[in-house]
Amino acid sequence: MSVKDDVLSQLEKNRGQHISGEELAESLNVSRNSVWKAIKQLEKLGYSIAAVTNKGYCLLESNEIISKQSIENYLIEKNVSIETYKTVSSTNSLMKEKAEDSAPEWTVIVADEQTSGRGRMGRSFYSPPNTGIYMSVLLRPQLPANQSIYITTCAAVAVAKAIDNNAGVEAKIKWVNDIFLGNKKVCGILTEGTTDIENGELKYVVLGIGINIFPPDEKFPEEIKDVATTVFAEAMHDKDYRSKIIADVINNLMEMYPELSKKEFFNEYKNRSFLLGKRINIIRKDGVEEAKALDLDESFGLIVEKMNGSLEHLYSGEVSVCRVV
Ligand code: BT5
Repeated sequence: MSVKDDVLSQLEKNRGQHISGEELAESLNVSRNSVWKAIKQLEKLGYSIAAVTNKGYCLLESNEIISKQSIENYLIEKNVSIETYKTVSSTNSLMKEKAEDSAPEWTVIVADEQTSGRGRMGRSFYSPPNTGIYMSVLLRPQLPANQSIYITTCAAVAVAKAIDNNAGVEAKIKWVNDIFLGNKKVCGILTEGTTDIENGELKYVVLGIGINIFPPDEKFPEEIKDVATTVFAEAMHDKDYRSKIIADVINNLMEMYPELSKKEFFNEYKNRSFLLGKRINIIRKDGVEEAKALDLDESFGLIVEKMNGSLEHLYSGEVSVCRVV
């Protein structure tokens, strides 16, 4: 790591508090002049750092730049390799290249903005700068490919808990990959991977998570303005919420991941269901069918009761809640 990165790490650890140039220089074993140069570099990158005679440097609480250092500050386990970017096309696309290039498990890519954020089935995910979280986690689970749904569902629980923990709300999970606040979508999850055809196990999984944290600087585009929402109703500058939520998602994932196939998160997933008990539309290639969402089976299949009274277990696909008129 460079002196700049080391200084940033120290400033992040002491966010909102002053730390003297002398102390920084001593702890990093560099000259005070190198510290001063590092501070200037960080300021150029957009960090707001207060410098007060006799007190030292202070990274202001209001800094919202997401960095490896700001995220690491809140991580419980440190064996995570974090890379942050200002703008990428898609964190999932970038991560797939790294996965093919033998990047290790728990490599995490985070971007401040995506120019081609992706959803499922060729849909796009609106990913404007400064206000959201766009992250991809590389996993190499020992799991049969037909259990890959456990990763998406586990991630949904990890995100919902992180949102609740930071915003004091009650995030719901809309089967299978969306997180809702109220009646609107606040997060989407896109799990992509490749299978080893020799043993039918997953070679790697790229877990992509997009969360709207604050309202976008420009309002949500027309086509999603009625369906999308944000964790916070307005920008909050008192804490580095985005870094904290990213770290909480990783912490929650790391807690559940080792026992993934035991599905210990099943009840939490079910208790947070946005759909159970509601009338829904099952959207199929050949049309829309109305049904009632009754329950989840133990493979996370959605059990629905159709209009003719018959039951069906859905394992993939699209459903929407019927409008109450
Ligand atoms: C998803 O797909 O919701 C998965 C989104 C995954 C995004 C992450 S960001 C990091 C990683 N890198 C990527 O390129 N992607 C992942 P789906 O269920 O297909 O939903 C897509 C639909 O959600 C769109 O057709 C819109 O209706 C709606 N939508 C688009 N952007 C949204 C946003 N920012 N907030 C809420 N809804 C949105």
